[in-house]
Amino acid sequence: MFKKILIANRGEIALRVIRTCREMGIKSVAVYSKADTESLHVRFADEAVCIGPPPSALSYLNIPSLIAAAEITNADAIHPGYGFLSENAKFAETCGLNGIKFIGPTPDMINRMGDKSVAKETVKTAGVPTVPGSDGLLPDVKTGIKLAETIGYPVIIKASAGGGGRGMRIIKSPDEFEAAWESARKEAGAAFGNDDIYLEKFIVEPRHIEIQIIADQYGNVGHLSERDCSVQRRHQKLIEECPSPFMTEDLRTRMGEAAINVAKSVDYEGVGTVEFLVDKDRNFYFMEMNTRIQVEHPVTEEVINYDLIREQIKVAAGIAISGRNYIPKKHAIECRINAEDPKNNFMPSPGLITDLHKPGGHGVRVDTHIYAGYRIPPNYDSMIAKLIVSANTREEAITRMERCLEEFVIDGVKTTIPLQLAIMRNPDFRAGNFTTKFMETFEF
Ligand code: MV4
Repeated sequence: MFKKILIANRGEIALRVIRTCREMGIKSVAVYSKADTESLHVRFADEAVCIGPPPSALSYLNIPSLIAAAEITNADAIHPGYGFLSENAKFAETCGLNGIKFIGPTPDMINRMGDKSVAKETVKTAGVPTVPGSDGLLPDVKTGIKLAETIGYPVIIKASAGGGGRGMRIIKSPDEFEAAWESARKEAGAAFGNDDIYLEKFIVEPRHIEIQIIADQYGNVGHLSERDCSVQRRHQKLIEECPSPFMTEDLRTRMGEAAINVAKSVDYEGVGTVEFLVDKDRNFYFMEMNTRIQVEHPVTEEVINYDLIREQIKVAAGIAISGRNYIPKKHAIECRINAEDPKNNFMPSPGLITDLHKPGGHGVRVDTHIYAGYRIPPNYDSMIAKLIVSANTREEAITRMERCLEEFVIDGVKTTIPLQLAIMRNPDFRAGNFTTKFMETFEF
């Protein structure tokens, strides 16, 4: 087992990893930027190293600084968390070249899933359902229009290097094609330095349901059921839950098997998430694979009673897993609390937290790095807390979430708590009647 893990991240996820390290008897090293000197992860870790000025590019994304911090502290592994360098093949490779275990998949696995068009062709070959569309990249507009004619409008074009909705255009008719193609290419080129595009049939009002998997170094792969992440705004998830209210036993069996086949198609190692689109008839299609621990992993942890970070560290250290699958016996919901003003176009609201009261009680978990007197820096993501509740049924979980959102006091900054409360009280949400379009028409 590792003796010391450096956490190449900040905020709640850094704390989350440090806590499991302590329970496993593994020393932890925090890294922090000049904006994060007062952050809790710095205080909770066994050691802490300043890695640069506030901008991420100069600190949390600075590979030489991170490797140097690992070298001087004698860390034998690096946990990347989510975001930042967590899906950066170059970083994973550099860790390896310096004799440091990157807690995650190999650079090759990251690369094979990082290019969306390549990933799609890879999983298609493994028999996983994919959305009808181009075989690989789309060479030009003319080919695109011809293909769209055969599969039928609406179609969607996506950046192969994309993800998170950037470089994506929905096309409703042939006369829109050329302009959409040009702007998608331009956006993708600017954002990713790669303007490769592929085409798919557009699935109208899908649900976003993802399967959590874990794979060891010996080919054992198991799934831990699903998370429904359909409640999103501009590709930012707001609420995640397990099980999905749309799930059936049969669908879970088939999606679980598909997710395992995705992992096996790249000889995957570590924890990962396979994202699917699910249409109204419960057809499901591979969308992409996330090769990292995700923000919403606690939802699965609470329902399955399974520490995903502990298991992630164990498989990275070469310990075998059983490869069994898990099915939910409870219900968990997560609300992401952001320091943003939901009444003012979600404008970021950094600043001093003057007062804080976290909800508690049975079935309540709050993953956060904030405290009364903490100043939220303006340099990073605006998520400041994750409120996770679990209960025996979905109804009880929603009631509990409502109670907790009412209890939660974060003074000094604007937060998304009032919006989350309104969603909990929405009849369509309560009925499980929502798709990825839910927030587009949500009145708040
Ligand atoms: C789609 C789609 C409909 N049909 N692909 C959005 C992010 C990127 N990962 C893929 N996305 C979508 N791909 C086809 N063929 C609809 C979306 C989509 C979406 C997906 C998941 C969650 C929220 C979404 C919001 C808008 C569009």
